[in-house]
Amino acid sequence: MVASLVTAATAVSAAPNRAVFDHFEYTGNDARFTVAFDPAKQYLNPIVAGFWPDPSICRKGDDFYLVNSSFGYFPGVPIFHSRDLVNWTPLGHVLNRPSQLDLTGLRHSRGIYAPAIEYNPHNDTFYMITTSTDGVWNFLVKTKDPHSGVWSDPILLPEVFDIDPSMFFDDDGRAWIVHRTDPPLLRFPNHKQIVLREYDTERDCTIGPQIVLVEESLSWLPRPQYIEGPHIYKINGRYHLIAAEGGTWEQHAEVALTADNVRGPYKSNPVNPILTQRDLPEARPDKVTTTGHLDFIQDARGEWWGVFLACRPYEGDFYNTGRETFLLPVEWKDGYPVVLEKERAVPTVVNKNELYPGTGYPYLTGNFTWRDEFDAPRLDYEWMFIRTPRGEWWRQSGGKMTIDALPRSIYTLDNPAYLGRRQQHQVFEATTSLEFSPANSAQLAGMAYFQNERFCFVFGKTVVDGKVSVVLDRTENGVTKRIAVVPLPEREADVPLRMRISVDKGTGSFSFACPHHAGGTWHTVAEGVDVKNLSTHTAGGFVGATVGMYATCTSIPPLPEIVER
Ligand code: 6LW
Repeated sequence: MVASLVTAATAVSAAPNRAVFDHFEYTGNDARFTVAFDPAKQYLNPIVAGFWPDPSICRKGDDFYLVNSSFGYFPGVPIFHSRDLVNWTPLGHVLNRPSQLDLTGLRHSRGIYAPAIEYNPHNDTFYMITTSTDGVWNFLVKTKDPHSGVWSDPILLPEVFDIDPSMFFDDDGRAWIVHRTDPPLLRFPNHKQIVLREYDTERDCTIGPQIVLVEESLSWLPRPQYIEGPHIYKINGRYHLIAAEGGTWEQHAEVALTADNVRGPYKSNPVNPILTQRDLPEARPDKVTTTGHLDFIQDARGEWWGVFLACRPYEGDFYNTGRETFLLPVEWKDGYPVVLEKERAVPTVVNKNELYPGTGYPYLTGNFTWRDEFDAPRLDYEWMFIRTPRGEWWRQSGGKMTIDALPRSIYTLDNPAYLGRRQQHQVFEATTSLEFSPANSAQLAGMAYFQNERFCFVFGKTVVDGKVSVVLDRTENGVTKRIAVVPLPEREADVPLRMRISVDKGTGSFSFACPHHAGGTWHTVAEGVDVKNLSTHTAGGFVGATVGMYATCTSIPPLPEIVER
């Protein structure tokens, strides 16, 4: 038995077997996006739907730039451009070279945590500062032109400890880094503090002492858990410090403080929190939760806006789409900022003047169908690798995507042969068509619906008991169960197989079609499947789910047991 398992588990042919995908299509169809609105003067929240957490924004002239965290996915730190804060165009990724981002061996929700982008008018340079957790930790990269796609290699910041750094360029030309850190003495669970350190833009290093800006003295919660995500602004001669607190879950909120000096002392504003949904009734339409991690931006007309992360649960606290990017106007009351008065819900439709309808990338919010025919000269922007890619195991040419069935498993901390795109809707359908002739039960190719290496689905074509079959494996908390096996008729073994994953909030159905099976109609191998294993509530972590193409020639962990559904 052991010998056969070993043989089966690690059967690797001399040249890798290859899966050839003809196209990949994703259609999202959320009810909240069917609401009527006027794109000439209104926009939908989230402005960037799906796993786009920890937004940060800056402006140079009329140009806005937005970045998000990316954790264990490569390339890292997606960056967008806009002229109206609503219609965004992807510029690619800030960290797009392995020399900038080595994610090898990292757990999926480690790697790139919150980034912050800032424009320094004193040297006409853009800075992106972030943390590669369990990697090189805090670092920054810079560029004169975010449209170039070329940012520097990382400038390491060893003195900056913990996470959520951002930069502030004061009128006097001095540069500062503000970030979260651990206090010298933990007085309660999740006790954090916000600290400041000066940065020398000439020598590209931190200088001077660490200055504590915010300690336990915040008064709006018995204990300000996880004060983090700080940003500093100078507005009408006063320094404003905002920060998230409560943790990036249902208690999440944003708080604001002000001071006469960048070094403090900072005093809590009279109205805090300036943004939260934690006090709202559970049952509400178009529910939005977990609002926080805010960044302010002033537009060219002097109006203030805030981008922040939030979530759209389909039930309770369950969401598979991760933390998304939202936009709301900032109101000023007696000189203090407020984003949403207490107990006001985040709206789906928001009024905004001066919109440039139709000039943005059409796949960031609302309902849409996105399709990749693999006929472009470069890999589509949407595709992401799990960890930094090792080797050339994918080739896009002539309208086909060819993926090598590698001896790497999606269930490990390797760089599996998986290309995934974000799930951006509670209700979506993803389809593809592939040609793959598995030689044994270790070789498998098809689709994966992925939260992380311990919570995912693999839906593919392999060999079971000597027959080419379609299988569905569900993994929850590292335990993989094969919930469907459908042998294919002999003559279907080497013809194109169409595959479809349909998800409706917490349940999914998995189907295939091949020319001579059931007249080429869709054959459902499993429906009503619980997909809450891909929710953040179940899986934990900080990422949203992705769906994509996968191929392997190893069946680590041990062959899944077949269980009655
Ligand atoms: C992010 C921090 C946070 O760095 O979670 O809870 C971390 N809030 O601000 C990962 O998104």
